[in-house]
Amino acid sequence: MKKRWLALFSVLGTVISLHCRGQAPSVNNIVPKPVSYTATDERPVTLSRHTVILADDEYKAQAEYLQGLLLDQCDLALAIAPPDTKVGRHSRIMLVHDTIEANRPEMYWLESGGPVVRIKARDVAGMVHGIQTFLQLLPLGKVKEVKFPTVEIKDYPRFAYRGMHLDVSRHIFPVDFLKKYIDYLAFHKFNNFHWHLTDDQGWRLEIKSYPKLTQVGAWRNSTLIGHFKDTPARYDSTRYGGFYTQDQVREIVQYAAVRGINVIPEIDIPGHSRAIIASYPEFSTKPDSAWQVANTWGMYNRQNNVLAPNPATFKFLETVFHEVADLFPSEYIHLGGDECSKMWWKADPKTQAFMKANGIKDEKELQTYFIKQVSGYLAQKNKKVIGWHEILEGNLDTTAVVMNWGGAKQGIEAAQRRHPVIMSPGNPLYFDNYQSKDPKDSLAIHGYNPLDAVYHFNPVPAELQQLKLDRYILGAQANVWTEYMGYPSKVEYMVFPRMTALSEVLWTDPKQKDFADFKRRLKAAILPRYTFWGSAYFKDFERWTLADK
Ligand code: TNX
Repeated sequence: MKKRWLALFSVLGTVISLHCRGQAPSVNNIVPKPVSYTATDERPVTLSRHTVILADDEYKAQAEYLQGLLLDQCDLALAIAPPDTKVGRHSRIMLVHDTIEANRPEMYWLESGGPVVRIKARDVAGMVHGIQTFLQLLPLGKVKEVKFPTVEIKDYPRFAYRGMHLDVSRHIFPVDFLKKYIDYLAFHKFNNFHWHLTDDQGWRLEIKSYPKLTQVGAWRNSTLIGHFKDTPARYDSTRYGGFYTQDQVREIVQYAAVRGINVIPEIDIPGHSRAIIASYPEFSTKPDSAWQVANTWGMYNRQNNVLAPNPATFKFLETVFHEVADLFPSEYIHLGGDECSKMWWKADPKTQAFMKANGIKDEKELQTYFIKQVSGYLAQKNKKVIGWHEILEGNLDTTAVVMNWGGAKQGIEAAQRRHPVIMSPGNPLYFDNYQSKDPKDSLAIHGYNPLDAVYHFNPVPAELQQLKLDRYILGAQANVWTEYMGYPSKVEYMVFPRMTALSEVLWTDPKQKDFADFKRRLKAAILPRYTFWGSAYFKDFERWTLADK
């Protein structure tokens, strides 16, 4: 009798503990792969609701961030306390400000054993990366208790700039989704969110000095349906738009900062400016026209969308960029500069007269003139500029960072001219391109950038290595143009899992990369994450590779 009871208890006990005591995932599954790690089962740390987070002053906000994530992921509600708090026999997670062992930017150490999990970092970003790795080593789902493995992880990124871009002009997304997107970036150890805020199809940022930008410029009367090459073109005849208030911007910038992410705003000039001239026709080459915010895509050389060089325009640019500089703590502001058609300037007598009066020899130089003016306004606010590679059509001072969306060629040229470069080539880093060749795949702009193309991308072209100019490559970024992404889950479908692959390109030493092992980790650890987040993703990534013609 006694024996049978015991047996029953032990069966029940196993069932209960299997249910409540989580199994920690393997250290071999971390994405992006860390620089070095060891794990043993020797002195696992028992984490439960009694565990306390002890945070140095520098990391109070990250302690709260970790607290929220632990609650979401494991349903563990932990207390936070100052670093010297006595916690008795309870285990603790220590967030330590350390500048000696964590001896480079964004580096962290994650060590555990006995009663302590310790994350050491010299800066907020490093602490956030340590937190992400820690969470990847915890079960996804409710636990009462978990045995956290004994680990020693030392980790830091390969590149200083690791970015994801999002176009909110072609389609706008709710603040909550932007936060989710920033959470995705933080999980993947990116450190820059490039926020493409303005374009021909809508101006999305409240500017106090020029209210019509959002009263008029944030709204279009109709949007193209289907692909822009379809004939005949079809439109939905529905008013579409919206914008972010300056309060919302501050909220997002702050949200990102806690997660170690810098927000780089882009105000795209002097092309891609239809929303500006719809609001203020006096800044266009045809002030008497009734301009409308664009309702189709791809304006380059097809429709007039450029700013006219006149005193009112430059005053406008100075005021707007000063407001933007005050709103964003980022050291860099992106001023666009891409796809600026020259034909409207050629055709406009007033523009030609301005060029003559100012000794500007051609329209390429006029474009550079705009970039230089704005760089000057931003310099007054101690900001540096980033522009798309077309800003190199003229001569700029070498503090300007070139974001190269062309092939390796433009990146090499920029580095040869001693500009820092962020690689963002359409192939393979435009995530608005297709990731399959399945004719039934969801509509995308064109191209084919499957997962393996992203994973195998090397931001440093071999030629630059030979020229010993590789130090000019700051890193890379994927761009998410949203002409064909009308809602959040479409964005998720386009970025996952390619963004996960890019995170490893940017973080992990190429010698440690291995596509088969990446796919194993993706399936074991990251797809369940997407599901846990409730995020859409492209599922057929194993079927579609570069080998498919
Ligand atoms: C080119 S690349 C653009 C965007 C479009 C994108 C579509 C660049 C700086 N400009 O305006 O959305 O192609 O792929």
